[in-house]
Amino acid sequence: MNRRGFAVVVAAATTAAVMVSGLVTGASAGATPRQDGEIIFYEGNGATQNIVHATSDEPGQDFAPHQNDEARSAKLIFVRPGARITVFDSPSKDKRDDYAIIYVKKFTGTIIIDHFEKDVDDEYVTVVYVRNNGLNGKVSRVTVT
Ligand SMILES: [Ca+2]
Ligand SMILES: [Ca+2]
Repeated sequence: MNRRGFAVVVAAATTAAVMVSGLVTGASAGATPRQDGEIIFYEGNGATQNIVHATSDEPGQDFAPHQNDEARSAKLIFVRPGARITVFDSPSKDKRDDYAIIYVKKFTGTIIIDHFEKDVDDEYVTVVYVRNNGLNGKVSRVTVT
């Protein structure tokens, strides 16, 4: 969270510079340039129903969602290319249970991950699901690297 706070200060001080370096900052033409991306987990498929957890795309995160065993989908907003988001059924990230890796390939406004049990590979994102017995609505741990 320090990075976000710092970034906001920087944005206020150097809006012009921020707008130029859009690749790094995620700045759009809007009045409030984004400093980093957002990752939002939802209770329903296709980013519907309640928000289970919301975080930045800052690397080095390893957390239990605010609500255990609820997340079924995610929305990625201006998430940096190279970001790797892994969602685990196991609270201890045991890969014998289900997990899915979401890898952002290209910068864009919004990516919806419909659910976590479907492999995806398009221009913007790759999702690899490693099945055991089900992951949707069972996410207990998330890492962002
Ligand atoms: Ca679980
Ligand atoms: Ca499972």
